Amino acid sequence: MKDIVFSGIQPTHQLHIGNYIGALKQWVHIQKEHHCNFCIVDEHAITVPQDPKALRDRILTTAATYLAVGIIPEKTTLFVQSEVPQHTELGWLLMTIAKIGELERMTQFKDKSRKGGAAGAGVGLFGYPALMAADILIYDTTLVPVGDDQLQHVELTRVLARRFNERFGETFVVPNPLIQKVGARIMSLQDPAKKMSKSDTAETATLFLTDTDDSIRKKIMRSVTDSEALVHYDPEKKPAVSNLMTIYHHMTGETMKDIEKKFAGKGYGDFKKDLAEQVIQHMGPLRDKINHYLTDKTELKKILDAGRDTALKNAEAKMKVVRERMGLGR
Ligand code: ATP
Ligand code: LTN
Repeated sequence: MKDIVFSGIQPTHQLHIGNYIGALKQWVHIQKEHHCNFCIVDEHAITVPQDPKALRDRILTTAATYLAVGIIPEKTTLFVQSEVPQHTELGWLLMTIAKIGELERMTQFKDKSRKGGAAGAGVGLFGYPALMAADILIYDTTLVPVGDDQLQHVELTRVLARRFNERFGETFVVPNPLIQKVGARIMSLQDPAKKMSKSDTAETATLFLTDTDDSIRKKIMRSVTDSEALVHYDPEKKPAVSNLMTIYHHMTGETMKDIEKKFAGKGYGDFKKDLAEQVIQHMGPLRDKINHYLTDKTELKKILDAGRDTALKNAEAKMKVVRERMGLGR
């Protein structure tokens, strides 16, 4: 049976190789077999302050990136969250059944509100998971492919779907997360204890999909390793080297054992040099395709218009049922 898939990325910065390996690469694969909705979640992005002009630009860059990695618009519904207002409507309705204690436990909220403390954090940041649940539940989604940092949010989505169904009658499908085994969490090139992030302030920590060849080389050559000079996969004992090997595996398809054999007796310098070339070979064409879609935006806009129309139709059909079940309107 075909799954209904939903996933989204926030247009907060340029996308990085963690987003590619953890999320996008899976999406490209899944779209062949299942019905997919891939969304640019701009309303999630504004839970932390954004410059409006930069946000608009990045929405299109993110869409161009989806297409460049191989999302096929004829097979998937590709759209911008804010163009389908039923998402925020359902987000509000779900907030009325979500509990403060549940939202307080979300690690993303804890991380992002750490600086100013929970009391100073935005209410939008706090309610973020309810909007994410709405994104997912409104399309009767069965499968949600994400990186493992999002697992907790998908679990909360399941709780909210069940609670709604108990209170108001069978309405929502309870979705399953889909998280891949290797590469669900690509770590910072500078600190293997931290996930690679778009918003990392360390200059060489994140490999962006739009980085130049030189910048890719520089970042990889400067990445941290350990003092053992042994290319061996052991995420517990050798987190930095294992992270680089994970990237290598996703670029080449070679297994960890293959990679270990290839670099047996060689130092980290050789390994990093080869890794940089593999990343350039795989990511270089992607960068050119992103630029292609951005040079003439007509095609991009047409694709997003079509995606919006399909999403609007499906979302409104579901909302009619939801409003009725909850006794809203007249
Ligand atoms: P930020 O860097 O601002 O925290 P982000 O990089 O987590 O944002 P999102 O838009 O939140 O970006 O994530 C998009 C998708 O990419 C999600 O499915 C997320 O799980 C995945 N993802 C993000 N970072 C990584 C990573 N380092 N490794 C693997 N997957 C990742
Ligand atoms: N919270 C996610 C982005 C996101 C999402 C979704 C992912 C918003 N809505 C629905 C999957 C399904 C993130 O920060 N990566």
